[in-house]
Amino acid sequence: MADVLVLNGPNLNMLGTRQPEVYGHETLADVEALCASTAESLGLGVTCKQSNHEGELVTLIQQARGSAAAIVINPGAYSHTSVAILDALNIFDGPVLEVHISNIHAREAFRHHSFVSQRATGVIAGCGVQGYALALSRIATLLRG
Ligand code: CA2
Repeated sequence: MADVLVLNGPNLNMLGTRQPEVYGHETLADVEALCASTAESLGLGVTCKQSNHEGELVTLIQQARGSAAAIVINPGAYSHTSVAILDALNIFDGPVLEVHISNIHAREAFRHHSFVSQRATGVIAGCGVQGYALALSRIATLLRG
């Protein structure tokens, strides 16, 4: 069974505690449960990780080369700043789906550009936490060939 790494970046451990008008009411635990149930229904395995640290995210992406067939990543604010995360994703061979809970294009100008999008196979923004399920569905399609 193909395994998918679902990686959440900085501050996403705070989901459900503040700014529900932007990020909804679901917690990170809810997101991870959604990913687990969606992956199971698609015949995929899933491993969920979250880190507030850029270097740790880079290490997790590097380690995924040996264990994951695809990556779903919400890089949080590092989307807009991190060449290091882009470089790590560039040495990963499988599909990369970038997810943003909010519609970054309808927000401040500094959120409109994502370094990760240059590498992403697809980008989902503004679909709330359902974006993670949509990303897994797309990965199942891509892995089926
Ligand atoms: O819309 C997204 O998913 C973002 O990746 C979320 C990031 C933001 O910097 C990106 O521009 C767009 C921020 C995540 C912070 O999440 C919080 C959730 C609840 C309370 C505080 C922060």
